[in-house]
Amino acid sequence: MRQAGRFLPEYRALRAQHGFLELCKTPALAAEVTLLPIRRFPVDAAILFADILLVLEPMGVGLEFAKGDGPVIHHPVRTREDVGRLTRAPVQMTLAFVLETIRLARAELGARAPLIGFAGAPFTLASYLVEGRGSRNYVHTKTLMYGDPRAWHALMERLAETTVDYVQAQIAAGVQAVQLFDSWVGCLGPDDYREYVLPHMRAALAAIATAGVPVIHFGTGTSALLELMRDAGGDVIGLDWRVDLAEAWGRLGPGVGVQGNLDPVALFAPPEEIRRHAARILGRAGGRPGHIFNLGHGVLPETPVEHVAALVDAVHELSAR
Ligand code: 1CP
Repeated sequence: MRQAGRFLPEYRALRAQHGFLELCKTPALAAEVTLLPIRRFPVDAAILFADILLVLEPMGVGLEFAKGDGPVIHHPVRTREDVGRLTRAPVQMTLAFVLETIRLARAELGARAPLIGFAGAPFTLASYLVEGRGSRNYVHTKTLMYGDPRAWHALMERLAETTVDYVQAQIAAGVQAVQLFDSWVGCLGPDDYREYVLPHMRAALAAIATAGVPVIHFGTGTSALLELMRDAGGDVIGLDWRVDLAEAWGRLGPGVGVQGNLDPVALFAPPEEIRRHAARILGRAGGRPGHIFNLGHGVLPETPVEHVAALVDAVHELSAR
């Protein structure tokens, strides 16, 4: 997750010359950024350089990555009429630049490492569409959800369809696994997840499963939702650092894999302490097949690069034993 992010000096150098959307929309540059972490660290997979919000721009809502402000949607979707106004066009056309990035990155990667594609899950995409930006309490999102459930479900259906088309197009272009980011779904309690999110995730994940590539279903703050997320689908469930990996895997059962779950802020600790954290997580996984070591969320921009290198080495060393 966010391997390139803003923590690599090579990435920051590119960003000094190009806007974020410009980087995403220029396949040669986006493929280059995808490969940056692979060139620096002996990691086992590359993640496509793109953003979950790119699918929203062709819907006509005015997406901008404002300086220092994070993403902004200039025309948020708050009513039934707003949902009806979302424009529709084939992702093969509107997101052709992502598909070309995938082809370029795959050609460069060869047999060195597989490429992971990704998309936003409907709830997390809806939260940006409705709020217009990142949020703390999701007041507008939940107001629409509770106040006009039909409009909410229409919006979620539309986002689920787009997500499926987009992920299938990424797979056709060459990604070898996909991750669905439901980063902010942890703001919901289990009853609301069951009613307002689960049916859409189940439909989307079932459609994606037919393509036959592994699917990682990721969220944060989801310790109360893990069984429901597993029921929605995915081969692997993403865990953040707020849960004990062994306990969470026990709840999920042996039928699914897990990904996680180092606290991204643990990378600010001295290397010996990072190693101890990694050892503890690997101990909880206990060598069972189906564990993908990862952070519980993205690499933070201020993370010391040498600490990431120390983590990658520690994980390889400790899991080879
Ligand atoms: O290596 C990589 O960088 C991977 C590519 C990647 C991925 C997987 C980026 C690049 N973004 C994402 C996913 C993404 N984007 C998610 C889901 C993952 C997560 O939970 O972190 C979300 C929620 C976003 C939305 C987003 N994009 C935000 C806002 C987060 C929030 O708090 O609301 C921001 C700041 C971005 C911009 C962005 N995306 C990616 C990068 C490198 C950046 C920084 C842009 C810059 O250089 O200024």
